Amino acid sequence: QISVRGIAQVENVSNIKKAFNRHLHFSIIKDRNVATDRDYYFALANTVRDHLVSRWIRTQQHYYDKDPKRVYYLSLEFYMGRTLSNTMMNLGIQATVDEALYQLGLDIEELQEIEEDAGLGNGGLGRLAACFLDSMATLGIPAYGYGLRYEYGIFKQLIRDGWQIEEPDDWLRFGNPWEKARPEYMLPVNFYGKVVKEEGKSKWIDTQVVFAMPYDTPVPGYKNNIVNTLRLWSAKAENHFHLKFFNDGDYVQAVMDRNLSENITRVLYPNDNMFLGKELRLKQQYFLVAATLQDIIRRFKSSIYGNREAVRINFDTFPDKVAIQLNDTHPSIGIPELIRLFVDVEGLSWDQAWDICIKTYAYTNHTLLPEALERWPVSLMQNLLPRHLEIIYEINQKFMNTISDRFPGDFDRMRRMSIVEEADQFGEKRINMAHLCIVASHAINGVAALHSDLLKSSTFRDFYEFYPDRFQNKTNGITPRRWLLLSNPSLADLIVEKIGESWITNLDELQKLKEFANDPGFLDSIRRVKLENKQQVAQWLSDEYNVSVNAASLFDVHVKRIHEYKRQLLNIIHVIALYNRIKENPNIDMVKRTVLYGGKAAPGYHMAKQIIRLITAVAEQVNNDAIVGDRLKVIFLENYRVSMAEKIIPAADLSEQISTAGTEASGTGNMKFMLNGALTIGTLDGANVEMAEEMGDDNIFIFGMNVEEVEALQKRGYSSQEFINKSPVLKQIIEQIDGGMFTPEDPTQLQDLSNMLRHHDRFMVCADFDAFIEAQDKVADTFRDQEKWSRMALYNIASTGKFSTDRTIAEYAREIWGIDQFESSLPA
Ligand code: DL6
Repeated sequence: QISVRGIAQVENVSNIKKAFNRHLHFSIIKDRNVATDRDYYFALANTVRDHLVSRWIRTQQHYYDKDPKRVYYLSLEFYMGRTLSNTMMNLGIQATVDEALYQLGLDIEELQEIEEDAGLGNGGLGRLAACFLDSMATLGIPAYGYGLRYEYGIFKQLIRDGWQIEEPDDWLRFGNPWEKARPEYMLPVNFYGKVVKEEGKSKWIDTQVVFAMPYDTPVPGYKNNIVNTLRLWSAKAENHFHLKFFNDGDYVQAVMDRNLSENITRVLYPNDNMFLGKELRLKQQYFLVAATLQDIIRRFKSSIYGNREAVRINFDTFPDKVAIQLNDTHPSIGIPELIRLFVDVEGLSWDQAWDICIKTYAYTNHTLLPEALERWPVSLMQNLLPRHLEIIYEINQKFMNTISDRFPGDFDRMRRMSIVEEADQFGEKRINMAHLCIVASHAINGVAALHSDLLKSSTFRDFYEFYPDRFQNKTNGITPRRWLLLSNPSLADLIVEKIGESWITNLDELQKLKEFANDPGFLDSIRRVKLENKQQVAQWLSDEYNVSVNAASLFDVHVKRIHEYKRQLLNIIHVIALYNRIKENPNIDMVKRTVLYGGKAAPGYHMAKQIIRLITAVAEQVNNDAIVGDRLKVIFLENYRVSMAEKIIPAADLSEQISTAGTEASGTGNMKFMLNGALTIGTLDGANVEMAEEMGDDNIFIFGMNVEEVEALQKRGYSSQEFINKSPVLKQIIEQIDGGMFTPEDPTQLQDLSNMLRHHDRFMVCADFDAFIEAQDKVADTFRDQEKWSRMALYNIASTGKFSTDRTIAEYAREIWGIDQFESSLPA
C-alpha cells in the first residue's frame, strides 16, 4: 500500500534518534530512567524544530533579498491547534520520525496527544486565520500573521451534572517549544493621556506605556522549504511603571502593579459572533495594531537583511510593499493608528497619509449578525485613545462632505452612513468600526458568495451604492493538509493510490475520483475507511464517555460553537422526535443513529448553556432507556477543539449545517466534513450554497427556507405558534421540554427554551422543523443503501477543490493584495 507518509531512510532514522537523545539530554536535561512522556514529547518537538530553523532563516533572508510586497494578516485570533504532527507532515519527515520513535520504543501517537492545542481562537474566524497561514506559506507568499499571545486561550469546557462549566486554559504551563521570544524587538504601546496642539501639530502626551514583546512561531509550507512567521505580542510592564510609588517607598506595591498592564494579553475573550464592548478588549485590539504597525514600518524602512537603519524614507511606495488584511473589524483601530503614525510621527500630509491608508488596508467581514458588529462607545475611546478618536472624527467629517457632495441634502443617508453614530437613549455616541473599515479600505469582502451578496444588499447597502468597486467575495476554504492528509491518513492513502499526490497542493485534482463513481471496489474501500475511522471513535467514546455505540450506525455529527443561529436546538428536537417514535412503537425498524454534539457556549450566553443542558439531559435519558437499545445514542463531546475535530470529522457520516438561511456567513466545518466524505444535511446558507453547486443537488440534503423565504416570513410577521399548531410532533416535544420530561429532578429547568420556541423564536426553528424532519428521514432512507451513500460521499470528496484555502488565498493575492507571482518553493 502506498502511503503519503513516505519511506523512511535508514540514515535519516539514525540521525533523528541521535538528535532526539541529544535533546533529551541537553535541552530537557533528563535521561531515560527519569524521563516522562511529556519529556519525550518536548525532546521530539525540539528534534523536529531543528529541521525548521535553517529553512526559516533562509526564507526570511530571501524576502529581504527580493524585497517583495509583503502581506500582513492582522487577527485577534489564530486557532492553531497542535503543531508537532503538522510540522512533520509539511517537512515530509513523518515516516522517518515514526520509525525512529518506534526503534526507541516510544509510541508517537501517545506523545502527540500530550501537546496542548494552541487555542488562541473561538471558532471559524480564528481557524480560518490558521488555515490561511498554512496556504500562504505553501503558496510561497511573503506573509506574516500578527496576533496576540494570550496566556490563556479559549477556556476548557467541562460538563458537570449536564451543565457547561469553564476552566482556564493554561496552555503555556509546561512551555511552548514552537515559539521564540524576541525581547530585543520589544516595542512601546501608549494608552490614555491627552492630546495637545503644538505649532499646528497634534501631540499625544501623558500616556501610560506598556511594552509589546514579540514571540515568533514558524509557519512551514508544504514540502517547499518556505517558512513564514506568525508573530504574537505579549504585554510587558514598563520598568519604571508607577514611579510615584517608588518615591513613596512602596516598591513592592509597584512591582505587584506590573500585573495590571500585563493583563492586556492575559486571556482571549471567549465570544464568538458577539460584541461585548469591554475596555480591556479595546486595549487588546490597540495593543496588537500599535505594535504591529511599528514593526511593519520598521521593516518597510530597513529593507536590507540584518540592517536596522532606515534605508527607505519615502512612503510613496508603501502600498507597493505592504498589504494589510483586517480579519473582521477587530484590528480596525489600526486605521487611525496608521494615520497617526504617518501624520504625527512621520510628518506626512493628511492627504498623503489617507491615500496610502486606503491602498494598504483591506477588510474582511465575517458576520451579518447585528450583535457582533463592533460599535465602540465614544466615551471609552476618548479616555483610552484620545488622538485616535480625533482622527476618526476627522475621517468622518471628510467622508460626510463627500456624501453631501454626491447626495446634496440627503441627511438621512449621511446619518445612516456616518462612522460616528448619533447618541442612543443613554446619550452615548458610538464609533461604527465596520463603517470606518469600509471608508478606509480599497477592498471589502464577505466570506461566501451568498454572504457577500447580502452585505451588498442589506448591511452595507448604502456603502455598496457609494463604493461599488470596493466590494468583493472571497469564499472561505480549509487547508487540505491538516484536514485530510493529517487527520484522515487512511482516506488520503486511498486517494493517493488512485490518483497520485498532486491533490495535496492542487485540490481540484480530486475531480479525477469521479471516474471511479461506478467502481464497486473503490466505493467499498471508501466505506471500509469510514468504518475503520468510526470504529476508532467508537472505542474512544467507550473509553471516555462510557457509552457503547454501534460503529455501523449512522454517525450524525453537529460540532461547532453553540449558538442559537446555528440551531443545535433544531437538531436535538429531531433526536427527541426519534425517541418519541421508538417509545410509541418499540418495535420500529429504524436506521440506527449515533448523534454527536460538540461545541462551547460563550460563558455568559444563557440560551446556549440551556441548549447544552437539553442535549445532555436528552442524552442521559435516551442512552439509558433499555427500550431504545443501540438504535439511538446521543453524546455531548466535552471540550470540542481543533485536535478533537481532527478525530471526529473523519468518522462522520452526516454533517449538520442547519443555520437559519442568511445567518451563517460561510461556515468552514461544512467543508471539512465534505472533504472527509460525510454527507451534509443543510440549509441554503453560507458556503453550503456553493458546496451544493459544486457537488450537485443530488449529493446533499438541502432543506428548509432559503433567504428570500426567511425574509418574506419576517416581513409578513413570524409567529412560531402558527407552525407549532400545524405540527403535532413539534407541539408534543415543546410540551415535553416544558413539562420537565428530560429534567425530572427539576422540571422547570429548561422552560426558558420552551418559552423561547413559543414566543421569541428569532431563528425560526419552528418554521423549519417539519422540513428538517422530512430531510432527516430521507437521510436515513439513503443510508440504508450503502452503495448509493458511498457514491454520494465520493462526489462530495471529489468536489471539494474550490474549498481549499490555496484557492481562497490565491484570489486574495491577485484580487486584493495585488500579488500575481509567488515563489512556489526555495531550494532545499
Ligand atoms: O469566516 C470564518 C467564519 C465563518 O465561516 C462563520 O460562518 C462565521 O460565523 C465566522 N464569524 C465570526 C464572527 N466573529 N466576529 N465578529 O466568528 O467566521
